[in-house]
Parts: sequence; C-alpha cells; structure tokens
Amino acid sequence: LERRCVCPGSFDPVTHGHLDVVRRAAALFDEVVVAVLHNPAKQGSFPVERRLDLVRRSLEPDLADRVRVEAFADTLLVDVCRQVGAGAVVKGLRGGTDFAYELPMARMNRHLSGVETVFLPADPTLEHVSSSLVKEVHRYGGDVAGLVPDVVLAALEELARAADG
Ligand code: COD
Repeated sequence: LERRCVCPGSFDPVTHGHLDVVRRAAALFDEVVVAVLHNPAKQGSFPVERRLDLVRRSLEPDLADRVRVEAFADTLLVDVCRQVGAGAVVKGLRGGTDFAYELPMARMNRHLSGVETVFLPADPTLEHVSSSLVKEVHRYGGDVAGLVPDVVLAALEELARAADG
C-alpha cells in the first residue's frame, strides 16, 4: 500500500521552512505531492510555473523520486487529495496564529472528504520564515540568504530588477 500525502501551499516563493516540512513529510509517507494552490487571500508575486520550477530545483536529489511537484488551478484541496490518491495533508505550524488559521481548514477538509491533516511543529530555527516576510525583507535590502535556497535568492534578485526597470 502506497501511503501518499499532500503538502499544499502558495510557495510564492518556496523557503527553507516549506522544504523542511516536505523533507519531514517524506520521512512519514511513501510519496509526497507538493501542491501549488491558489490562496484567494493572497496576490501572487511569482507566476505558478516559476514557483513549480523553484520548488523542483530546491529539492535534494535523494527526495526527487518520491516528491512530486504540481500546480492545481482553482480547486479545493480535498479534490487535489482525491485526484492524487492522498489520505492526508501535511502542514507545518509556526505558532498560534498558524494554528488558528489552519484548524478550521483542517476540520473543513475532514468534513468534506474525510481527509486528515497532520501538523508538524516548525523547526525553531525556521519559525520566523514565511514567503511574505522573505519578500518584504529582501525588497528593502535585508539579507535573506539563509532562509531560502540559492535559486530562490536569484529569483528574488530578478524580481527586484524587473520592478526597478
Ligand atoms: N515552517 C514550517 N512550516 C511552514 C513554514 C515554516 N517556516 N512556512 C510555511 N510553512 C508551511 C505551513 O504549513 C503552510 O501551511 C504551508 O507551508 C504553506 O504556506 P504558504 O504560505 O506557501 O501557503 P498558504 O498558507 O498561502 O496556503 C494556503 C492554501 C493554498 C493551502 C489554502 O488556501 C488552500 O487549501 N486553498 C485551496 C482551496 C481550498 O481548498 N479552500 C478551502 C479550504 S478549507
């Protein structure tokens, strides 16, 4: 029996916080589907194809054969789970704010289809890392080198140059 889970998110862009959760999910499940989804509350910075590419290029080679990275347009997370045959969603929790945001979604998803949500406590060294803070700090010239993979750092530079020119 193949045990599969989905790690959903905006990944706009992927951070070491996301990658830590994906790595830990891969230790618990046979296959991980990283699902790039639309969050209606957020306006995107990177096109979806670029987000996918950055996640794929950030995965360690030893994970690559058990981690799939796909985009799903305008779909419920539970439909993504059904589509890929996953019984569980894996998410990281940075603190109480994440928990308050995630708990109703976890309950709603279980209500809709029975899918379970597994919460992993964020690594304490990555608790302050979010895509939005990384983008903000980088935009104002702060150093985000330790918080995102090198390919993402390059993409952020590119984004800044495009915004300037
Ligand atoms: N440490 C640990 N975990 C982290 C860190 C970190 N530093 N940073 C991010 N994470 C984890 C969190 O678990 C987070 O949930 C996940 O990564 C993704 O984070 P983001 O910011 O990329 O993604 P979000 O929060 O914008 O994603 C929200 C979804 C797209 C998953 C959500 O809107 C959704 O499910 N949409 C689909 C439509 C749907 O089904 N709606 C109804 C829901 S009930």
